[in-house]
Amino acid sequence: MRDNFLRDGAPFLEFAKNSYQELSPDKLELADLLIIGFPWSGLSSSRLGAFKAPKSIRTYSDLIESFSELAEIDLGEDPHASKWLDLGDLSVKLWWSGYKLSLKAPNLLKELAKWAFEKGKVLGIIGGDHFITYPVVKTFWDLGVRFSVIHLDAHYDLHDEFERDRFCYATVMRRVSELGISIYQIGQRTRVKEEIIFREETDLVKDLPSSLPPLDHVYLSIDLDILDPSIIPAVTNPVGAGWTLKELYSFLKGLFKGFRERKVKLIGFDVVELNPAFDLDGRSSTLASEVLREVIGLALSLM
Ligand SMILES: [Mn+2]
Repeated sequence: MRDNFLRDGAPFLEFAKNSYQELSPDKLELADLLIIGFPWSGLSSSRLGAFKAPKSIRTYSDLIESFSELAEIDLGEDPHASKWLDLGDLSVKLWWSGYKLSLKAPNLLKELAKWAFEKGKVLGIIGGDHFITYPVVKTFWDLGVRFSVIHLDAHYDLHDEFERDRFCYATVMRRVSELGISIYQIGQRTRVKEEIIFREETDLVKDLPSSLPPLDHVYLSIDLDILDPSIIPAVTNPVGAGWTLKELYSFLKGLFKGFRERKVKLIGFDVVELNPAFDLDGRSSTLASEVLREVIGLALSLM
């Protein structure tokens, strides 16, 4: 299976002790969470580079400890280390415009989503620009899985079209809502008129209320630009007056506590929009790796 979809030489998260390199059916069966990189950037942005994020996050994961501070578990030590796997990257072809994403192993996402849902496990994606949420979420939806999306972002991503592209990072949540999926948004602090109008016209896109709404299954999408650019400058579209890392961590801790108490099932998550082309000192990749570690820890703590 490996040769069909892994890019040659894709590294693994340093604290993933059970990387795909050593994968056996037993390990797959034992895992509660699979991580996969989705190295995609659409070309509607002039700041190309998010496709390099999975590799950069994995490289800089070498600088951080494997202990998740929020979940209080060590992701690099058993029993937790055996509970998750980093499979490496999807093999992605870039096309000029439109939703012309091409995967070397097109059925792989479907197989992974099916595996995750049927076995009650979690699929974690490292983006890529934010567009990658669409093919992932659509794959789950097409399998008949019904869920809501919780969307952390400085942007609403509700443009109908951006730079003549209907399928890109700026339109992604509009396309997701058109599938019939409810979206709960938090962290937004920049907008255009068409997004305001769209939000007024649809029942499917709302602010995330301070008390968790009744939810069954959830997909969590984290755009790193929810954080202030002084903390994580290397994102494709930085927006000022953002969250601190402490605010993000405190939010995530509360959110997952709510999931646990209300028995909400997390089907998958993504961490997107790191742009290593602008990461001059490695700071942003290091922090992205930390955020990913915490989400992995929290996801495992639900199992
Ligand atoms: Mn954003």
